[in-house]
Amino acid sequence: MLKNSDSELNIPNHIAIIMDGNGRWAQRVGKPRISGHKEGMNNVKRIATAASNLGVKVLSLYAFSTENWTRPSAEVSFLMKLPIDFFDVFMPDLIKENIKVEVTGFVDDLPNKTKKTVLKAVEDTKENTGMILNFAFNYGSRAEIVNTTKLIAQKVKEGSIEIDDINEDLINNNLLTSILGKYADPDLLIRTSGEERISNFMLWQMAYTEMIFDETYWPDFTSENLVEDIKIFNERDRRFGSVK
Ligand code: V07
Repeated sequence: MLKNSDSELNIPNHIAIIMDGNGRWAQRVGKPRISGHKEGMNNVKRIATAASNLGVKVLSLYAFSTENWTRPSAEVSFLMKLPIDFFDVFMPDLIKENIKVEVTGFVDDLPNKTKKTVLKAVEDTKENTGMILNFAFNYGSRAEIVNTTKLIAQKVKEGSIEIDDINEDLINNNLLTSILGKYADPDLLIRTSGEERISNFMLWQMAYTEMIFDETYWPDFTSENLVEDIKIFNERDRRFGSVK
């Protein structure tokens, strides 16, 4: 539950979460990896609701990376069905919470049914004015930067821009995260389950992101954990390369 005192917190505009530890959570309770993924999916709804109530503007969740295709094929098939299950169960809640769904990733490479489902969710929530729930789905930051580079090279070749027009704004505008506008860069990254890596997630966007590596496995990560991590974020001294 959220407390009254939470209203005194400085809430990060954009929180990004690497939802790790689902397999280990399942192993710990003697269940197959897949049941960890299922419990992890239910937790997406709980944490999205909590973040929305706290006043977060963008919540990005790293759900599937461009490298995850090398996992066992049964697991990949299962993961590709999760967005379908997720919206089947939770779309009414997302509408009720005024949450707008976005997807950053290579959507065209997804299985057809999965692709259709996620595009429909984006379409069905496009008028919502509350928090953006951004799924980084079939996302990889190096692949994103390669894609951006090609888009920009093409524009130079066509003559619509000059080489000297290439600057940070132009790159931002050609990244997959450009749909997040002024909130494209996360203020806070949380990775659950104690691993301390960023694993090809938003490399460009995280130049000045505060990072917290929370020991909790994702299925166990509660709104209390989220508030605790925001309190730690509040104690950090963000300087963006400058001095006070
Ligand atoms: C996945 C549950 C969360 C923990 C991480 C592993 C398993 C929700 C989605 C999802 C993705 C796109 C979308 C809507 C929902 C999801 C995958 C895995 C691949 F538009 N949970 N979840 N996708 N897990």
